[in-house]
Amino acid sequence: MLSVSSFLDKRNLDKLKALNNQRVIDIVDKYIKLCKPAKVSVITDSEEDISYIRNLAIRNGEEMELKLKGHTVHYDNYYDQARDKKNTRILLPKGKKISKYVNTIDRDEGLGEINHFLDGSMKGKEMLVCFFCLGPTNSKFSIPALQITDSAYVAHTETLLYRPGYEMFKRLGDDNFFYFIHSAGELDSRNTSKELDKRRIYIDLEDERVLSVNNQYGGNSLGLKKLALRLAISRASKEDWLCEHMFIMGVHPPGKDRVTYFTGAFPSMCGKTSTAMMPGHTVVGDDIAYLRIDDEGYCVAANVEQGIFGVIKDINPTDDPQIYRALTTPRELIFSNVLVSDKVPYWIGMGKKIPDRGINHSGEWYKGKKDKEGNEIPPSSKNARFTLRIRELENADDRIDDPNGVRVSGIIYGGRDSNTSVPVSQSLSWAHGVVIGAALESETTAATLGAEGELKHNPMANMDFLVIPLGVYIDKHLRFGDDLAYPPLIFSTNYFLMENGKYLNEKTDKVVWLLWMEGRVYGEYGAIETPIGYIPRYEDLKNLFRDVLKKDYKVEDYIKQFSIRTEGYLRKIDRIEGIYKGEENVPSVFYRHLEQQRQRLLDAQSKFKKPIISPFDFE
Ligand code: SPV
Ligand code: MN
Repeated sequence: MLSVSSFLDKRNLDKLKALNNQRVIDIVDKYIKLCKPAKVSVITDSEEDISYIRNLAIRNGEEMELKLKGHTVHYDNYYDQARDKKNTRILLPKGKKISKYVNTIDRDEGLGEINHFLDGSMKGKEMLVCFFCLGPTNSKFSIPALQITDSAYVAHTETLLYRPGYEMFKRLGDDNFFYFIHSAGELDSRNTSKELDKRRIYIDLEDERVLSVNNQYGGNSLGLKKLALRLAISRASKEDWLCEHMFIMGVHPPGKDRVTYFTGAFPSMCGKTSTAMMPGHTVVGDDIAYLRIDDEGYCVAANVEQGIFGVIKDINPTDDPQIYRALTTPRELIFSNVLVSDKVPYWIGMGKKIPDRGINHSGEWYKGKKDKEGNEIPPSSKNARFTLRIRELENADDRIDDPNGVRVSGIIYGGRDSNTSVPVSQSLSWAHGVVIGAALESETTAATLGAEGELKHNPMANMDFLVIPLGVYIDKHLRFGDDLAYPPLIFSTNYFLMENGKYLNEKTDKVVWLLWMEGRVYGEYGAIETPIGYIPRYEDLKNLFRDVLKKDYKVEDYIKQFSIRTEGYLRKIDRIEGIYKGEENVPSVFYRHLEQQRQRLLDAQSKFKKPIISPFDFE
């Protein structure tokens, strides 16, 4: 019988033994036997081992070198370009229930199925055994993570996105880690996963592990990203912290010598990256945050990652100057699913002429090429991405690796709706803010499949990753606030309000909303109390528009943007109530706040005798 000691050469075996962790050895042993790789390499934190992975990805054809030094491109199968929600499931032990919003499969059945697909999945390939840390190393946020994969691209990407963890594992010697088994499965001639009908991503909360097979796209394959997010939500719910799909940024108000940290949860296409990357401010993380309470009762947040796996579409020198510069200068950087011609990458919306031919996620590409379904293939995938370390960006915050995290003064929930929500508002309390986050919705756009203008409910932008009942999740947020001596202020934004088919705001206006929120933390701006929360006063915004954007902010614009459209808000309450009524154990505080908001809106309607109420009426 094959055992780790007979299979690994002495050098690799010594690396494993040095960890002094029997559970690691048992896991490696088990999956060698199941996946049957031709070779196994144990990767430590050394530069030698990390560059081994980088070179392997190029040697095995999962990445190709581009013109600029350090740049490579990787392709995922044309039909493996996004998270596979259908085949991502939580393994559910018998007799357990979660929520109708969570995709589950019986644990025994799921394990049987995925073990069958993993059996022999690494034949002829090299298994990489890698160690990382979720969160900054050696901090209360740290969660050690073991990643076993046969994809050098996956391993390489994780060396950019996560902190090295081998040395930390050595010191810990405990069993507290998450682990991830991934196999890209059989590959086609382009080195992309071939058997997509057998693609499965199964999450085992009991053993804090995820098994993933027959895929390469990051959202499906990278153990430490969205797969670990689910495990961490489960672990956090049993402890006293939160795991959120949030960016962390430092806001630097001009002329004021301070930095104020905000986190923000936005469903996709609601302005998350453009907020986190706003020029003049700094970024700690763009995707996932752990939130804890420090000894003095403040909320502290740490980025789970040290890199960015960002959407590249529409990154151009005007809208995203910092990222564009990083993407066009030499550094370690992986492009995925972009168009390449003469070793130069191109993508939709880059603000530059794109060649009519090249190689992209569909293989050899030419303008007008159609896929099997008859759809025209764009030059680059809509979900094409770039992967780099945050510290490569000029707007990287200098506390990205702070083991204590950063103190959070404000939390932003950013939705997208064209006809109701004001551009920015502040909740009346922590609990009211939680209700706003729990009621987060985004409107479908032309960029997503299905009808336009439909509202999709996405609590805290974390819906896709929930592994606990919605009611429990909301309750955790409410309790977290109760335990804070200094709860962050909670805001909501909507950058997409329209009138007669035209946006009521310019893209650049969001810096004003951000600075208003930041100033509110210090009580520097007043606010008007309305049924939906506090909104800015005209004078404060006028001054901010003048000072920051050199713009004359007209009172008519303020009235249009900040009028309270009571009917739309009332309909939203009905929709949200409908959703939560179908869930169990939703805290009564949640319904009380919704009901109070409804009553405030109805009272305002009868007081002012109109459905749309000017902000000046509330002053
Ligand atoms: C998201 O979809 O929220 C992402 C990309 O950040 S993925 O890694 O696919 O989840
Ligand atoms: Mn994300």
